[in-house]
Amino acid sequence: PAPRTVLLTGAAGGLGTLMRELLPSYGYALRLFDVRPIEGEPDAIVADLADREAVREAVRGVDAVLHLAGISVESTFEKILAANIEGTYHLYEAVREEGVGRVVFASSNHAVGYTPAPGQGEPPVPVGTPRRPDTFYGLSKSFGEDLAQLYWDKHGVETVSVRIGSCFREPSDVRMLSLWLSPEDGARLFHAALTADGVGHTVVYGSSANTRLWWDLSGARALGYEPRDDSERFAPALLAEHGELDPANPAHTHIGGRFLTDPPLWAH
Ligand code: NAI
Ligand code: 15L
Repeated sequence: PAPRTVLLTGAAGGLGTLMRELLPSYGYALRLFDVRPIEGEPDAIVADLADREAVREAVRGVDAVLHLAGISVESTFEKILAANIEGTYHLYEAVREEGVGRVVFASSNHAVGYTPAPGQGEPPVPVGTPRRPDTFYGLSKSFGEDLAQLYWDKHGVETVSVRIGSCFREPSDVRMLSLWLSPEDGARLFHAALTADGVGHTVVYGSSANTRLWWDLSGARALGYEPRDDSERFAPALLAEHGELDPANPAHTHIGGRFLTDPPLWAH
C-alpha cells in the first residue's frame, strides 16, 4: 500500500519548507521534525537527531521517512559527524526498531563532487560512478548511502538515496543549470521514491530534465519519476551575468562546483 503518514525531518529547512507546501497534494499526512521550531506549526516535533528517544518517538507509527535533516553545506568534521553521521544512524536505528519500511534519504551531488562534468557529446555521469566526496559534508552523504545499504541488506529497511543536485526555486549560477531540480520535480521524485515497489536500496540522481544535464536520470525514471521542468529558461540571464563555464576552473568543471575550491572553514 502507498505510504500515507510520512515523517519529514529537516522540515524547517529550505527543501523541507518546499516539500511541506508540495507533498500534501500527493495525499501525504506529514509529521514534521526539526531542531528549529517552525512558525505556524505548533505540532512539529522540535528535537535534535542526537536525541535518540525523540527520534524513536518521531518515527513511531509512520509509513515512511523523508530524511532531509542535517547540515546541508560544509562544516567542521565534528559538526558533520554529530548531525549527519550519528544523526542518520540514530534515524535508521529508530526506523529498524519501530518497523518502518521505507526511507527516502537526501543524499547529494557532493558525494560524487570530484567527478568531472561530462563534456559536450559525452555520456552523462552514471549512478555507478565511484563516489568522490568533495567535502566532509559529501563524505557524510557517502556514509548515509552505505548505511542505507547496510540496513537494507541486514534489516530489510528499504531506502531510495536521492543524490539531489540543486533544489531551489531557481538556479542561481551556470553550474546549477546542469543540476537544477525544480521544487515541483523534487516533489514528483520524492513521491516516486516513497511509492515505487521493491526498491531495496536504490541510488538515483535528482534533477529536472535539464537541457544541460550532467548525470543520468534513468534510475529515477525507473521509479516512475517523470520530470517536467528544464532549467534552460534561466540560461540566458545566468550566462549574461556570469559568462560560460571556465574550463580552467575546477569549480566549473566538476559536479561539486565551489565545494571543491571553497577554503575550508578553519581557514576563514
Ligand atoms: P537546510 O539547511 O535549509 O535544512 C536542513 C534542516 O535540517 C534545517 O532546518 C536544520 O535545522 C535541520 N537540522 C540540522 N541539523 C539537525 C539536527 N541535528 N537535528 C534536527 N534537525 C537538524 O538544507 P536544505 O537545502 O533544505 O536541504 C535538505 C537536505 O537535502 C539536507 O540533508 C541536504 O544535505 C540535502 N540536499 C539539499 C540540496 C539542495 O539543493 N537543497 C542538494 C543536495 C542535498
Ligand atoms: C547541496 O548538497 C547543498 O545542500 C545545497 O545547499 C547546494 O549547495 C547544492 O548541494 C548544490 O550543490 O548546489
